[in-house]
Amino acid sequence: MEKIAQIIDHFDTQGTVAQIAPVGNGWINDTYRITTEGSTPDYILQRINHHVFQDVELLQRNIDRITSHIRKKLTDSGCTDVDRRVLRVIPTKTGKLFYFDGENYWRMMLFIAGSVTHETISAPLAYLTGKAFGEFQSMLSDIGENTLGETIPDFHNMEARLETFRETIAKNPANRLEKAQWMVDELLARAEKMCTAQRLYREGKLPKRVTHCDTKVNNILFDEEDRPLCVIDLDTTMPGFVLSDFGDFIRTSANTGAEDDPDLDRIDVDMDIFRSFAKGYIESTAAFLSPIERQLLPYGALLLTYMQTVRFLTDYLDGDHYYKIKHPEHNWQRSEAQFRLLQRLEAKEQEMNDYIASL
Ligand code: ADP
Ligand code: GN1
Ligand code: MG
Repeated sequence: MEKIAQIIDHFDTQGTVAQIAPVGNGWINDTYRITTEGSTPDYILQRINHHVFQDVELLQRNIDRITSHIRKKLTDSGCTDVDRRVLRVIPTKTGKLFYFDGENYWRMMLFIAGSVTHETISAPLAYLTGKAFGEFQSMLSDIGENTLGETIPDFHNMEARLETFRETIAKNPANRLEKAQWMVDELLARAEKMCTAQRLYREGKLPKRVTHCDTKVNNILFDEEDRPLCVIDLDTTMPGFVLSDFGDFIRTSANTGAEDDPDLDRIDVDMDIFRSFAKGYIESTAAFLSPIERQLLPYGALLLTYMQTVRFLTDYLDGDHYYKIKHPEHNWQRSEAQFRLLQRLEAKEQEMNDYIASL
């Protein structure tokens, strides 16, 4: 913690540090809450995973542009608690958007006072979350085409993910292919259908907009009465398909089991969560969502679950270099759990399509 105290010193903060505590359970960055004495604000300090986000300049410039764009909209609309409704980046004492200590990259944000996050979902919360992520996309829909860069190139590009998957299968660097072969076959059999979005984009039928690309419920801060305050975790907010955001929420929140559940029988799709999220999302995106984007939302749930299975399995076959693991077979366990979810979603695809059509 002494090291953290030294890092904090490089940022343009107010007050005296009282406490430093780790928060969250993300698999990519490390997050600390910095509490200060008395009435000065608290802060969030994050160590950026620069193996994942290799261009930290671009990453922080994106976040600055996203938050400035949203802040201006909120201010223009007469919002009175702007600093609770959008993240505020705290620059370093030399005015930079991050600090490099020679080994790690760090960034600081204002801690949003009186906020809570939820790790588990309910139908009312799913409705509000759908509205919040839809509003977030909506507020960024006019940010301008070349304003944001890709913080992770081809992040949600299924064709690119499959290319890496095939290369890893061919190399089999960790010698784990034999065990995983059955799942590899299952996934490759679905490859063509899962590249539909990329194909439609190439044909000019599906647009790219600004998408969050990590739409978990714990990436929204709520107030004490559970009203959504602010969308956080903006690292992957970049140009993409709206179905990515819809799909990733269903993948993470409508699952009745855990993302890495060792008991596959716990995994199924909670249709109440699906319906509530879809309702909120469609309400807040009505102004810009095209018929094809709307129609592809359930497909987005399948696609993002498929993509996550491919990503976990690729990391497993590669020898666990990307995701933090808790035990040697963790990525395999995650792959199995995601594949089971994919099968459950496939069984409910028609039901999901019918619901979207009914709205
Ligand atoms: P990760 O990439 O690890 O998911 P996040 O940016 O989502 O990192 O932060 C992890 C957790 O820290 C969040 O789920 C939330 O509980 C808390 N958090 C992050 N930023 C803020 C903030 N500005 N104010 C209050 N809490 C925050
Ligand atoms: C990572 O760190 P976290 O949990 O917010 C990942 C997501 C995956 C997710 C799987 C930059 O997100 O894409 O869907 O793990 N983020 C990155 O749980 O790869
Ligand atoms: Mg997060």
